[in-house]
Parts: sequence; structure tokens; C-alpha cells
Amino acid sequence: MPATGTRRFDRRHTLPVLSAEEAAARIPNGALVGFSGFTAAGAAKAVPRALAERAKALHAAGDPFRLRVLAGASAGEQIDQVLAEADVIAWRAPFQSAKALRGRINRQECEFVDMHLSHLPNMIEAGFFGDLDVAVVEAVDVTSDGRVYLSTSSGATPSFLRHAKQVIVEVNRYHSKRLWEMHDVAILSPPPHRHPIPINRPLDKLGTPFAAVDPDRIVGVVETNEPDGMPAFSASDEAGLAIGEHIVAFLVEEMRAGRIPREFLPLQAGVGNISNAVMAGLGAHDEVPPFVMYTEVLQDSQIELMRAGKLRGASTSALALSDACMRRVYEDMDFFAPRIVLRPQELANNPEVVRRLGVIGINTVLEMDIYGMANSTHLCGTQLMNGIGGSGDFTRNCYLSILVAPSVAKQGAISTVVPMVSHVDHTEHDVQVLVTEQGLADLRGLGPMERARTIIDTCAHPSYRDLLHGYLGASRMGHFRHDLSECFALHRRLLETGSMLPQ
Ligand code: 0RQ
Repeated sequence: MPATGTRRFDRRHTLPVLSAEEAAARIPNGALVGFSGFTAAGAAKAVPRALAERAKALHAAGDPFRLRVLAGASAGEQIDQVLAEADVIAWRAPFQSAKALRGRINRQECEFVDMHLSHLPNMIEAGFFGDLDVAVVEAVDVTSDGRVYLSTSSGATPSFLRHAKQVIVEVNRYHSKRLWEMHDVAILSPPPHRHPIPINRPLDKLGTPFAAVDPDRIVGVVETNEPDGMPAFSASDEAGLAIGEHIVAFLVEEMRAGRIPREFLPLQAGVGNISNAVMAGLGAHDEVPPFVMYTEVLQDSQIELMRAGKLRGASTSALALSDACMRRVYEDMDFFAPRIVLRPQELANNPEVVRRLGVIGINTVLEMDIYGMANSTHLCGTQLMNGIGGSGDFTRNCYLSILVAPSVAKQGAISTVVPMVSHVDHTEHDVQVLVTEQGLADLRGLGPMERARTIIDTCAHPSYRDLLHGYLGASRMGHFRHDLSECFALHRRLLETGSMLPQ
């Protein structure tokens, strides 16, 4: 175990240096803990791992040890996977994407609160979750007067630092110290003392390059030196590439028709290979001018576009980059630092700003229904996948909200176009465009019956079109047509036989 020492920060003050094990020992059973991290980017690393070991020893001795856990969104492997495997997480918000944690949530061994990511900082500021006992945050540096220079994400960390009763800072030497040049930390005043947010262009800054903490609450600093270890996203498959092509063709047509201005509009793209395909397609298109992004996570493909001059700049809450890509950014901070703004998630995903800037949002869903409602989160209405994340923040407020999915899952056994979604995350009022590899349904200005026919004919897989039209034709007449005894027949058949197709 590393020895305890004292690290001098300036001539007047010292902050105690702790080993990860010593820091973990300060966190009591039952505590509400806010970990830095927005995906694996900027996630606390050494202390959560030490917490898992501590929990295993306590559990083996018959002692309880469970925590209520917050992070900006999903967090690193060491938080959602390793802590879940060690049965540390009793309660989690606002998002997750780890197999072990998902399993525990779906077995009701852990409570999960699925939230819009932009809501989290305000809820901490307002005290909606009760006292925040501990914050464990990664930084590139911390000063004795309480300036915390964050690493590769902002997320909800500034609010964790402001409200936690005890703060543990992991100072990670791996990251570039110049990350402060990208950060813009601001916490909104509580209502009714709010003013319009002065972000009129995606890269406008309004805050400070560091998060503030009361230095008396810092119980210790833990030294680390490791990359975020972001898993690389797989290359786009055929369906992803086809979806990307439909979207690029649509956006170019919108530009030609004057519904997207010649200078283009800021883009938001969810995580994953479909958004990579869209980005690559837009980057390669001659008619699309260099554009900007107002998004919540930045991925490798966007860094490549920035290097190529096609992406002029990006506002984000996290640099969700592979380690190799992150190194390339660190090696050329003169180029990248002025082009990237890292914001707390309340601002990165802020409805006021998204609406003002006219963002075009592209997000992936699990299923969509024939009227345009969409489910991002729960398989067959019960099994949590990840969470709504930032998709609702953007979908509701975008200039153009585009939701995408392959038309079928599990080799055709599941249609992602269904009569009624089994869980509603996005309503038909918020969704303008639906896209599968089969085609793109532009729903603007369409009433329910026109929407249903357009979605079935353009988005559904051919093997499900007759079933869906049959459902529509046989359903009860009204503004919408539905048959409440048959609307989940495809889901029921899937649960009973393993396929939505008739045997
Ligand atoms: O199963 O892994 O066993 O093969 O679900 O599906 O197609 O690999 O999709 O990885 O892009 O994730 C919606 C989950 C899509 C994600 C979701 C099965 C399918 C596969 C995964 P296998 P894919 P992706 C920014 C924005 C919400 C949060 C969000 C998500 C597995 O995009 O979490 O948008 N979105 N955040 O076979 C049964 C269906 C299915 C299905 C797919 N209808 N029924 N199984 N699958 N559709 C990010 C942040 O917020 C930080």
C-alpha cells in the first residue's frame, strides 16, 4: 500500500495526499457519492476500484457496505461495472451502460432513476436527492485555494464539488494540463434569479476554466496516472451506413430548399456507429460547408473531421475519445484547444440554448411506433438497456429532431417499428424525422394516419409491413387508430416464441 504523505501546493497550505485505499476508507456505508465522469471520460478511477475491494472484504466479513451513486452520465468501467460486481451500488442516477449494473437493475437489486442529463446539476443544486456526502472527482490539478482543473469531462462535477460535504480529488498526471483551456464552468443561479444564458454561438464561453471547491472540504488528494480507457466504437455496419446516407441526402435537400441555411446548423449526435456514419457522410459531402457541433459527447470521428477542417468547432460535456485519439489531441493542443468547449451537462444539453442555436439532433432508439413515439430505454417495456441520457434534452428542443434505428434487430426476429412502443421516451410531438436503413420518414406536417402509412412504408422492414398495415386497418377508428387488445401483439409473440414474426 503506498505510504501516506503530504503534498505541498504553495507556501501556506498543504493538502493531504492519500492512497486510494485510505481515501476509500473515508466513505461511509449508505453515503450518497458523486463521481466525476461522463462516459469513461474524466471518470474517477483509483478510488472506485479501492472501494470495490473494501466492499468485498466487508461483505465477506458479513458487514453491509452499499452506496447511492451519481455520475454525470454513465461512468467508467471501475464505477458502473466493477462497483456493481462488488454489489456496492444500491441506487444509481442518471444513466448507465454497464452489463453488471444493468443486470442488477433488471433484477431489482439496485434502484435506477432514469433522468434527462441536463436536469441533474439543477437537482443537486436544489437538494432534491438530499445531502451529497462525498464527491470523488478526477482533475489535472487542484490548488490550495480550491480551484479544481477538471480533466476530460465536465458533466455534473462542478455541482458535486460545490455541494459535497467531503471531497476527494484524484489528480491524474496522464492528462494534458492544458485541458483547462477547453473548460467553461458555470452553474446556473437558482430560480427566480436566472437570466438568459449568454451562449449565442456554440463556442461562446461564460464561466471559468476551473470548478470551485471549498478547500476545507478536501479530505485528500490521490495521485493517478492512467488514460480513460474508452472502448473503441465498432465500425459502422451496413444498416448504419445506409441510415447515414439517408440522413445526409435529407439534410442536403433541406439546405437546397432553404430550410437549413447555407452556413448549416449545429449538429448533435448520440454515441455509436450510426452517428459516426452520419458524421463521415456529412464530412465527405461537397455541398455541406464546414459545420459546428453542439453536442454532449465528442467521439473519434469528430476529431478526425476537425483535423480535416470540416468540423470548425464543438461544444460538448466530454471528450469520449479512444486513448490513441486523446493522445493526438494532447500532442496538438494549439490546434484543438480553441476549437473545443467543455461544459457542464446542464449547459451542454440546455433546452434554451439548443432551441436558440437551432440544433439538428440525431439519436438512436430501440423502437419507434407507427405514429412516431419512440423508446430509447426499455426492451419489451421492462428490461432497461442504458437510459434516456441526453436524447430527450435534444429531441424535444431541436430545430430538427431525427431518431434512427435499424428496422430489425436479432436477425429479423424483432421489428423496431411496432404498433405501439412498449415504453415511451419521446412522444410524437417531439419527433420530426424517423430513419431506418429502409428509408427516411419526414413527419413534419403529417397527421396521425399519414404518419402511420409513411412510417410503415418507408421505415418498417418489408417482412413486417403487411402486419403493421393489417393492424392499422383493423383498429378502432378515431383521430388515432388503435386496438388496445392487439397493440402489443408483436411484443407478446416475441416473449412467447422468440420472434415477432408469426411461426
Ligand atoms: O443487442 O447487443 O445483444 O446485439 O439492443 O442495439 O443496434 O447495437 O444499438 O448500441 O446503437 O444502442 C438505443 C440502446 C442503441 C442507445 C441504444 C438490441 C440489439 C443489440 C443494442 P446485442 P444496437 P446501439 C448520447 C445520447 C439512449 C441514450 C442516448 C441508447 C442491442 O443508443 O442507449 O440516446 N440510447 N444518448 O440487437 C429488443 C428492440 C431492439 C433490441 C435493438 N427493439 N428489441 N432488442 N435491440 N433494438 C449518449 C449519452 O447520453 C451519454
